[in-house]
Amino acid sequence: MSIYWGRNVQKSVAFQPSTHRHVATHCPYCAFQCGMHLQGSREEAYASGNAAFPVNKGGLCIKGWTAPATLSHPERLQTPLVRQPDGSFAPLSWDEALAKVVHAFQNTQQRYGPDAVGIFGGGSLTNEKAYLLGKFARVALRTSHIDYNGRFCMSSAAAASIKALGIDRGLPFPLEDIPHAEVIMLIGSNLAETMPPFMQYIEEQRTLGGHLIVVDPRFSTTAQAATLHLRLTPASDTALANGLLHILIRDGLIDQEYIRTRTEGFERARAVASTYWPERVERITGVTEKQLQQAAHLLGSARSAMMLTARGAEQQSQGVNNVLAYINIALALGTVGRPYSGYGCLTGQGNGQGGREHGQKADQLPGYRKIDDPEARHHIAKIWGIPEPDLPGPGQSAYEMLNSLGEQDGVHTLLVMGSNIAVSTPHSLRIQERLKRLDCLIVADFFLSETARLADIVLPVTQWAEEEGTMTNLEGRVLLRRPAFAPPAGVRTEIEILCELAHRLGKGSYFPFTDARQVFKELCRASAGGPADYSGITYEKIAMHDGVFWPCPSADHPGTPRLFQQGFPTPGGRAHFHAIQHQPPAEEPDPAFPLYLTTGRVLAHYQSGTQTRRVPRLLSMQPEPYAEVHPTTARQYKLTDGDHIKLTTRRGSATFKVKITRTIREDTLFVPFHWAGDQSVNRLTNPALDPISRMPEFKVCAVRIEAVEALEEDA
Ligand SMILES: Nc1nc2c(c(=O)[nH]1)N[C@H]1C(S)=C(S)[C@@H](COP(=O)(O)OP(=O)(O)OC[C@H]3O[C@@H](n4cnc5c(=O)[nH]c(N)nc54)[C@H](O)[C@@H]3O)O[C@H]1N2
Ligand SMILES: Nc1nc2c(c(=O)[nH]1)N[C@H]1C(S)=C(S)[C@@H](COP(=O)(O)OP(=O)(O)OC[C@H]3O[C@@H](n4cnc5c(=O)[nH]c(N)nc54)[C@H](O)[C@@H]3O)O[C@H]1N2
Ligand code: SF4
Ligand SMILES: [Mo]
Repeated sequence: MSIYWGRNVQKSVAFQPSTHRHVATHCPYCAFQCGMHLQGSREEAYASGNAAFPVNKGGLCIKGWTAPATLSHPERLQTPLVRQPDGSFAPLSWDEALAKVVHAFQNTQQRYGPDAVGIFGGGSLTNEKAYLLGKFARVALRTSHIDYNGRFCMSSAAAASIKALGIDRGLPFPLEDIPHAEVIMLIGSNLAETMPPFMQYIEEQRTLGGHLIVVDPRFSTTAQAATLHLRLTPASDTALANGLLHILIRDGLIDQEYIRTRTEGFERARAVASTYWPERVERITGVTEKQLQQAAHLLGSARSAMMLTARGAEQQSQGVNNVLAYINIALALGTVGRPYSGYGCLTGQGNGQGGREHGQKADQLPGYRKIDDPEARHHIAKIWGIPEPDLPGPGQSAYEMLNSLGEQDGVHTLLVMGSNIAVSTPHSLRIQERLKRLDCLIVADFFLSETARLADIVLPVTQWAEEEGTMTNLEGRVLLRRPAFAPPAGVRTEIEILCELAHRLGKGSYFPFTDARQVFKELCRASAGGPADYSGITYEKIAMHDGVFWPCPSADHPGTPRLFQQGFPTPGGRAHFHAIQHQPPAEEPDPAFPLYLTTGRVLAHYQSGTQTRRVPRLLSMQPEPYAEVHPTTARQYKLTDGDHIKLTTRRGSATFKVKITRTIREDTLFVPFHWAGDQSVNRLTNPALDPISRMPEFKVCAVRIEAVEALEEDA
């Protein structure tokens, strides 16, 4: 068992059980959605892995074990807050707080029109909340401006999957298939730290004789478990993928029969790949011809091969192209829809998958329908009981909406539910300025996040262990979140909040819900016939079967663990190759900013850190962010381990502790993004967007080491 995860390691938890009663629910954090038992009281809760749950099989990582510490945290918000003229917050009653929110919505809309009100949601919200938020935007506020943090997460892989395969469900196969893949290629994923219990599947695959190829500029914890590590130059994924396809074609390792019968567009992709001869690819990617050949031959000679991408390849201004280029390989090898094979995206947030299916995205309606599709509009308008023309059209994508806050034709009042945008957006100093220009910022959270600190009104909400609802994990398996404890007095669920706001806006009849189950029933009806069809799912069915895989179109349908076995949900039933040329990132190192900067995650912290920086055990594991620096680069800048350095890009500066390590390339620095203020790497990141997915380029920009502050105390 790895040091990063374990099964019911009781020594690792902060609290001991005070009763034997337990509730089976799921971890609040990542998309692995480990099954978890909660015991004790809210004040002394104790979490352990649920050994009977087939996904994590009892395993949890340190974030899961310690998650209960957030429930009774002293900084937990327990009353609505309003900003005073002197800038401080004052508590106020729910009645007053909701009246102020409604006043702000109405005032702004009267002045600037319906689209001047915006909503920013998140992939940590349950399906029910995400669905209700989308409906609230379109029906109660009639604004087109709703988007969410999933845009910053897997939107490039989602767009690529839809283009190439006709549908986006993170993994189109269950996790139980993974150990049986002869070769797995993990692209821009550091699973060992970002979903540690996933490693048990990889360990089993390795035990069965399988190979693991990791594509990452860093020799990450995950790369250290690989058979072969391709340490590419940041942002050279398309060149690498084309180079691999080149060798596969050259050496006769592709599946001609599959290409002929199940795909289209191969000839154009082949023509492009033919120009990516190995020497050229070595020049662009830094991966040697020998390693390219090794990787291509491992993939090409396996009976089953999986290619899995995560944020490394996706969070780039070429993110969609990168994924399409990797999918080309999966198709050329004839893997997609075959046993223990195919392409998948490793979704990140707890409900990153479900959160992208039910309408909190600017261009989307429930059931993964498109908002500009007349048939979809007609169906949803009917379910919602509104005239179709009253349904707004597509709004702006996340970064674009945030970047135009306060502008004449931008959003003037914003409701944020489930995201800490002040920390997690690229070019965050600019977005913080934009947030300050708003007429009114309303934030629903259970802690005073950095975004909530900028708010005019803060609404305190329930947490994971206090609420019911469904979450859809990275496999497309719909799960049940169960309440274990009563919430503190003074907090409300988002369902109560949204329904009450709708009522006060005169739209109460469209929001007759008193609990999540009622919302889920409408969500299921709304999703019927759409790509993500939940209509045959019930809470009881989920409980009975350890989750149900969508699509599940009828009560007697068992759900669909594996997609693409018969065909592809594209108009012609075939998968599509795409001819993709390598293009450089939006910003490359130059004499003024000579190094690449890449960003990502560490084991102990989650996202913007609102939750995990408040868990003492996690904070002591990783109290502050660091910049990984290669020893050669460190010598050049006369850096010693533990120094503090100021890093500067064209957008700003921030200060980090130096961590000298050979796992990073000489030309690259890596910094995790879980901290705020002067320790926030998003002060530095580049908001260049992918033209299709509108994903920002979190994974690469140009940086310089500005100053060494060896004696400075922690910021
Ligand atoms: N501990 C922890 N776990 C988490 C989260 C968390 O915050 N903390 N968040 C969850 C969420 S929302 C997500 S989205 C997932 C993310 O999970 P991952 O995608 O695994 O995490 P990251 O660390 O963002 O990025 C993965 C790797 O991409 C590499 N990379 C950087 N640039 C490139 C490049 O140009 N090409 C390639 N191929 N790779 C590159 C980085 O070196 C890094 O090791 O994790 C989930 N799990
Ligand atoms: N530099 C850099 N930046 C990145 C990334 C990167 O790799 N590098 N990754 C991006 C990715 S993949 C993601 S997913 C984003 C994530 O970044 P954020 O969107 O900021 O995600 P979280 O930190 O999870 O923020 C969730 C907030 O909502 C609160 N919250 C949690 N659950 C609920 C709930 O049920 N209801 C309500 N109302 N609030 C809740 C939490 O307390 C927290 O304050 O960051 C992106 N930013
Ligand atoms: S953070 Fe993810 S891997 Fe860790 S316990 Fe929670 S769900 Fe499991
Ligand atoms: Mo994410």
